[in-house]
Formats: sequence, C-alpha cells, structure tokens
Amino acid sequence: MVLKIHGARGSTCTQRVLTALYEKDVPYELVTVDFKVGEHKSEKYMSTKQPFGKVPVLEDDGFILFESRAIAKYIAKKYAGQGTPLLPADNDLKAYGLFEQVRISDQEGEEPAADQSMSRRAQLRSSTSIRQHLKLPLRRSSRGID
Ligand SMILES: N[C@@H](CCC(=O)N[C@@H](CS)C(=O)NCC(=O)O)C(=O)O
Repeated sequence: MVLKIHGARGSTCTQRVLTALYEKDVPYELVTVDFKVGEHKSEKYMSTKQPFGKVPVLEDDGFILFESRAIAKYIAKKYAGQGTPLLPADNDLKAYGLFEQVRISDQEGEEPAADQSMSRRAQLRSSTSIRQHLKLPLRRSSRGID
C-alpha cells in the first residue's frame, strides 16, 4: 500500500517529508489537509491523525506518525537500501556526530547554518530538482537558477 502523507504543499514541515521521500525514490500520495476550512483543527483529524492539529502526518498501512523529523528518519530507515543515503552508517562515529550537530542546529532554529553544513556534506539531489518536485518556484541566484 502506498504511503500517505497528510499535509499541505505550502507547509515547510510537509516539504521536509516530501523531500525525504523524493531523495529515497518512494512513491506516495499527498492527502491535502484543507487549512482554509480548519480541517487540521477538526475533532476527527486531531483524534485520528495529529493531537496538536498540525501537519504533516505519515500513514503507513495503518501506522500513524507525526513530527516531520521523525517521519523523515522513519523513511530514511525503512528505505535505507534505495535512493540517497540520508543517515550516517552505525559504525561511523564522526558522521553520526556531524549528523546530530546539523539535526540539533536545525531544531534550535539555526537553519541557515544547518543548511550550509548539510549542503557541504550530503550528496543530496540538486535544489532545482527538489524544488520542481515540491512544485516550488525556482530561485534565481548569481549562478543562474538555483
Ligand atoms: N514540529 C512539528 C511542527 C508541525 C507544524 O508546526 N506544522 C505547521 C505547518 S509547517 C502547521 O501544521 N501549522 C498549523 C497550526 O499550527 O495550526 C513538525 O515538524 O512536524
């Protein structure tokens, strides 16, 4: 059964999860949660998907998981054998330390620093292809479209 992501295209937390799915070549269905009508705050949504009324939520064959970073890690582990490696190898202590450094900087709101050190170290796909996948406008930089 295809993974479902309950989320919204404009939500950066949803984009984090969709980016992980893209990097791991995992097919998925995006189930749009309608913020305009307050669907994320409905009793049904909060009792069955996300108790705090937020997106995204992963639904994997009946298993429900929220918190975008937890979902991204779940995807990275479940699909470890395909796509871009997103987690450090268990026996690589330095890679583990650097991974935690970026993860915690991101969590503490140091996103620009975290982004910079991620792009230096990770072999992620180009930001253009990720932005196209997320249906985001392409950015112009001094190097051209980025
Ligand atoms: N820590 C959560 C944050 C989730 C979150 O704040 N989601 C936003 C969209 S990016 C949301 O649902 N906002 C609606 C609201 O707070 O009412 C995660 O990473 O999943």
